[in-house]
This record gives sequence, structure tokens and C-alpha cells, in this order.
Amino acid sequence: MSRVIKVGGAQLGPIQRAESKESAVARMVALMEQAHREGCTFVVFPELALTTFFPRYYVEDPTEFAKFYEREMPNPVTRPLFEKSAEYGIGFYLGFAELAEEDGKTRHFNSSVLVDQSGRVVGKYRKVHLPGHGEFDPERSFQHLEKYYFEPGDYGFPVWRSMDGIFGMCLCNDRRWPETYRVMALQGVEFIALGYNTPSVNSQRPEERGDERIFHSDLTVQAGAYQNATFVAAIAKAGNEDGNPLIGGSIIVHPSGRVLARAETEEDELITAVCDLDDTIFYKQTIFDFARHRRPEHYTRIVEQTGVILPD
Ligand code: CDV
Repeated sequence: MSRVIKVGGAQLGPIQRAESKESAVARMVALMEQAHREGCTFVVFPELALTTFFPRYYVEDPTEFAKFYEREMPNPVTRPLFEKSAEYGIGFYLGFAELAEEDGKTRHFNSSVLVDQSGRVVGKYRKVHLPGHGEFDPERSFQHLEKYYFEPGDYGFPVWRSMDGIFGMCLCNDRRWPETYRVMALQGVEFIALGYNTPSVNSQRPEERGDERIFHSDLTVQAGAYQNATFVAAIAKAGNEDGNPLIGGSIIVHPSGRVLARAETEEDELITAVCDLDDTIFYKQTIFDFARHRRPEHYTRIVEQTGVILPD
């Protein structure tokens, strides 16, 4: 049985704050149509793909605040994507802001869904590693209020058997943490879909700019793929959103760590790569055969400790 999927990385250019969700979805549908013409069977969209990267704004007005979130997925605005998915036989990953009513509480998460080639949601992920801060910070050149808008995800890092492979998801800052990939790799993950919004400037270190930001993004994604014997598609929302630049640099990475495809622009751009999921097997059975080589008795600090404990 062939387990080859042609993956489309659907990078989005900027979404201005005034742009409607309907317009963002129309742009994604156009990318999905292009992916269909190019023979893709799976498409990865960015994190928070329906709106501007709103955690850069401090919004208190509850009506404005509520507009950023989706109460269900699919919903009337996103349905065209699910219909195209079923029509073309293309599975996809989509990042969005989720509002959930659970246990009598209103909860907010930075989430993504995995959709199979019949347009059916097979899994949902809620971002675990929320960067930034929870209150307005006058010291920063711009805000990064993910801890204000979202609570940390409560699903961990599950994987799903779907589309003849084992799929996992994560979101943006998760890619910088080796635990993200390893927890999925311990469940046999073969393909990780990952969307991101990364400002081109570090608000707390102005000299850290585009090239270095892309270098760190590549470094973490390529290492995560290789050390865990999995494909990773890391797909950006890029470009200048109302004066706030985001890096592009979307990549699709092979389990060898090699980059198979890279975006050249900061606009809507489809990159593609043929991914044979069986390419993961060699690495999983040799250098990263976890069952033979891992020594978890020496890794207890990783789960027992959060911050650093210095030696006496
Ligand atoms: N959306 C993100 O999670 N962005 C973060 C910030 C810290 C730059 C990132 O890791 O890219």
C-alpha cells in the first residue's frame, strides 16, 4: 500500500484587522483550488488563520473580543473550506480561536482541527505553550497577549490514525519545545501539521530581526522532524498586518531533517512536497528506535520540574 501524500503548505499573507473572515476563507479556498490543480491530498493552513494576529492588541470591549472566536467548527463562515475538502478529496489542518462552553464555563483556546479527505473533523488540538503575557505591558513595542486571550490547551499532544498515516498537530510556539514533538513521536507520529504567526521583530530584543527569527524557526522544526523521525509542515501567516510584520519562511521538512519545500514570499503562497510516510520507518527503526535506545529513568526532571533548579 502506498502511503504517499502530496502536501500543500498554504502560507497566508497578512490579514488586516478590517478584513472579514469570509474574505480570509475565500483566500484559503483559492489556495485549496490551486492545491487540487497541483495534485495535493493534504493542505496545512496557518495558526489563527481567520483573523489578523489579534493577540498583539489589548481589547477589553466584550463585543469586539468575542468577534475573534469560533463557537463551532465547521461553521457557516468556514463551511466552504470543508465543502472543497470533500469535493477534492483533500484533508487539511486549520488554526483558529476557539470559544467553548464546557462545565458551565466559557473557555477560550488557540486551537486547530485535523480534517480528513471527506471533509470530516477527525481531531482537535488546543495550543499548550502560550507565549507572551496576560496583561497589557507598556514596556513592549507591541503586545503579545496570548495568555490574556487563551488558556493553555488541555488535550496534551494526541495523534490520530487517518489518511493512511499517523497525524499530529501543534501551534506556533509549541515548535520551539522538544517535548511537543517527542510526546507525539512516542505515539508513532509520522506527520505533524503546524501553523504559526511569528512577529519579524522580538518586542523585547529589537536587534533580533527577520533572518534570525527564520533561522530559529527552521532550527526547531528541522531538529523536531529529525529527532522524532517525522515529517513536519510548518506554515506561516506572513507579511505586514497593519504595520506589524510577521515572518514567512514556511517549510515542509522530511524526517531526515532536510527541507523539501520553502516559501519565497510573504504573501498567499502554496508550497508543495511529496511525502512518503514510509520514509519515517528507517529512522524509527535505527537511530531513533526509542524502545531500544531511550533511557527515561534519566529524564525524570523533564516531567517533575518546570523551571531551572541550580546546583548548590
Ligand atoms: N504565535 C506564537 O506563538 N508566536 C510566538 C512568539 C513568541 C514569537 C512564536 O514562538 O513564534
